[in-house]
Amino acid sequence: MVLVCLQVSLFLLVAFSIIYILPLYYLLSLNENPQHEKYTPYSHVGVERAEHFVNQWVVHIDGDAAFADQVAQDLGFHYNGIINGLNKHYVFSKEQHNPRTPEETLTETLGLLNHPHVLWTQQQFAKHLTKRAEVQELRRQLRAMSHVYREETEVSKYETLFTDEWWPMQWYEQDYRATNSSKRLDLNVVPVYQKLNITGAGVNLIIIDDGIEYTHEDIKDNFAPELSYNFNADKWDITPRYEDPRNKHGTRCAGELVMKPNNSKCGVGVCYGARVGGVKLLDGETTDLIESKALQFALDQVDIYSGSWGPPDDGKAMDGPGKLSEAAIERGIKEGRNGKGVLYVFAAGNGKSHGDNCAADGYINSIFTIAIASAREDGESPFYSEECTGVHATTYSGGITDPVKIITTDVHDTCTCEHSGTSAAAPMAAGVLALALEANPNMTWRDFQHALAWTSETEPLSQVSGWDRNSRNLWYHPAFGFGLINAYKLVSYAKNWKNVATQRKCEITLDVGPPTEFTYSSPWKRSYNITACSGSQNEIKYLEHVLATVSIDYRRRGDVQIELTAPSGVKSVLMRPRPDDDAEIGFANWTMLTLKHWGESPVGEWTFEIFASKYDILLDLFKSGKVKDLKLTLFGTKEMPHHYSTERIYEEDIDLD
Ligand SMILES: *[C@@H]1O[C@H](CO)[C@@H](O)[C@H](O)[C@H]1NC(C)=O
Ligand SMILES: *[C@@H]1O[C@H](CO)[C@@H](O)[C@H](O)[C@H]1NC(C)=O
Ligand SMILES: *[C@@H]1O[C@H](CO)[C@@H](O)[C@H](O)[C@H]1NC(C)=O
Ligand SMILES: *[C@@H]1O[C@H](CO)[C@@H](O)[C@H](O)[C@H]1NC(C)=O
Ligand SMILES: *[C@@H]1O[C@H](CO)[C@@H](O)[C@H](O)[C@H]1NC(C)=O
Ligand SMILES: *[C@@H]1O[C@H](CO)[C@@H](O)[C@H](O)[C@H]1NC(C)=O
Ligand SMILES: [Ca+2]
Ligand SMILES: [Ca+2]
Ligand SMILES: [Ca+2]
Repeated sequence: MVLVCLQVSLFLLVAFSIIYILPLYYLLSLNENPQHEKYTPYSHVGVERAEHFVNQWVVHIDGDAAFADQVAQDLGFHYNGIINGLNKHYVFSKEQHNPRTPEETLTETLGLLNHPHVLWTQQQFAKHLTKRAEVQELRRQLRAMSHVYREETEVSKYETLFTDEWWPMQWYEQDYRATNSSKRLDLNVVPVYQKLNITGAGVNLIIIDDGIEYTHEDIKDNFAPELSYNFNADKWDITPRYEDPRNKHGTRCAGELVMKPNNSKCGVGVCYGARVGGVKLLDGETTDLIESKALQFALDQVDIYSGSWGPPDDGKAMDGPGKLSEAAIERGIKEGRNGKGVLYVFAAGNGKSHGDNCAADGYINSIFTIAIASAREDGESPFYSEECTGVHATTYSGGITDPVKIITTDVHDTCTCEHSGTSAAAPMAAGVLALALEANPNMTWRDFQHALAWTSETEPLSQVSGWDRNSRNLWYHPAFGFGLINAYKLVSYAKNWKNVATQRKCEITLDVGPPTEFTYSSPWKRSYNITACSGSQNEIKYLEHVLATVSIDYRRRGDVQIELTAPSGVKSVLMRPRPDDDAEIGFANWTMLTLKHWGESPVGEWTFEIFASKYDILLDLFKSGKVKDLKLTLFGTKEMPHHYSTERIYEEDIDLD
């Protein structure tokens, strides 16, 4: 009897919580944003992981600097100056305010917004950006794989080309093929030096990271002080802060580019004729404002910025650059390299073993950045290298032949063979792009993206399943993008490159219809016939980037899968499930990139499919999935790019001399 009673009351309790408490909890947790017409919530910019808020507001004011100064005084703020490159945005700090607060100081934000001439404001917060570091776990897993790949009989034909002690260990730049073997197992960079006499001369690169040991024997001759600044301490000196042993990342990335040849020390940089500077950003407090300064530092001199960092690769974060950083990148594209656009090269991310996917990283989803993934020396995708349809191309990185990974400089004037991850892959790609840039400085930021799509190779990576060929005959894989970078091929094409026509942009807001829920058992599927702005000046016939912007409610964000099928029938999986992402806030105007349709025609039927990848009784019962907004932004040209007049050639044409 007692048992029955207990069972009944237990049942009632469970029923009660399902019927009342859960929906109530659901409603309550939906929206905590203050009601103010001008208030913009922090959305997908990492505020959930903010370390603290700082005493600094960026304020967009309808007026000049003198006027902004007056507004600041009237409202009890200090005026701290105007922001470069962003129209009428000013920096304020509050008189007598804590330098750090755990939460946003809403009273001050709303006070500013109440002013009739304030159009927008946000309090700055310390962002949690992480280096794509050689995490301990990564090392452990690499050690566990003791399998030796290369046969002892295989010899490099370039081994004696440079006298540097560590050069023979730069396996990714040697050519080990015996005459019969067909798979290229290096980046094909030496022929660029030997046959084309190109080493990156005249090209300026900036490593945005934790500083550079610029006194290092193998770096100092190519170090560019005018391309360097320490934003963490607001001074010039970018020497790594040695107290923290993690501050070797930037020095390692810089060495990959410019290690001096034939000085016996360490190895040889990919673009050893180029110059490199360092912007220190990742050794201290970083706000959107500081980051935006880093991303446009020395803009009148720089050609390429390389960043091996981003939101945490924990499989939970879904963040991108804030408003100011985004504006900085756009300025770099519009004004950099005399209007041809600087190149922003970013590491795709090291979170694959945490279930992370680079579609959740706004730095990767930007059309302006070139995302680089890694391949192992046996042509497999390493356990850390993230996948998404925003990956552009691949370079070799941490191989399986422990302990030799990527050879580069290390702090305290030493060398290392331990550099790894997509951290190592991105600077290597930046170095190869520097070679192409020396070959043809007339190319725009989009020309370089085209050239990578047109020359990267699939053959060395072909054993990995999942390659798709689009209707422009370009192969694409979300782990590798358009394939492994082939330096000689890229530079050779660059030398004869014809600029692609002006970029057009066609924005299409899709009608999602009356709200219909999706669940595990019933996916949301809609097709749209699209003319791609035909008849208008934005008409696109040859696609480049495709962006999908979605607002989706789902109580467990990591379960949602989003797919987009183009008129060609080629399908992009824009977002894959991320098991550790249990955020309840869903997607708020989150933008994802796909490069898979590059070169295709956009005209015809596009289909979205959105569904939960996992059955969850409660989520299914409460029909928590809802598609609220959907937008497609197409980029490309009306005119056919010149290089499309012949078919893309894949490497059967191996040049063995
Ligand atoms: C490096 O030294 C080798 C052998 O002495 C020589 O053939 C080569 O041209 C040198 N390369 C450079 C870039 O100085
Ligand atoms: C190359 O091919 C020839 C003929 O097929 C064969 O005799 C030779 O052993 C091969 N060499 C290597 C290194 O595989
Ligand atoms: C190679 O290029 C350098 C400058 O980048 C130039 O000084 C040198 O003469 C060139 N060598 C040859 C053989 O063309
Ligand atoms: C770059 O453009 C200039 C002027 O249009 C032209 O003279 C030069 O030949 C071009 N260089 C290359 C490598 O295309
Ligand atoms: C798109 O157009 C094709 C051809 O006219 C038609 O068969 C198809 O039903 C249309 N699709 C949608 C979603 O309207
Ligand atoms: C997404 O952005 C559009 C335009 O900026 C806006 O109209 C819409 O309300 C936003 N949706 C959500 C859910 O924030
Ligand atoms: Ca050296
Ligand atoms: Ca990531
Ligand atoms: Ca990108």
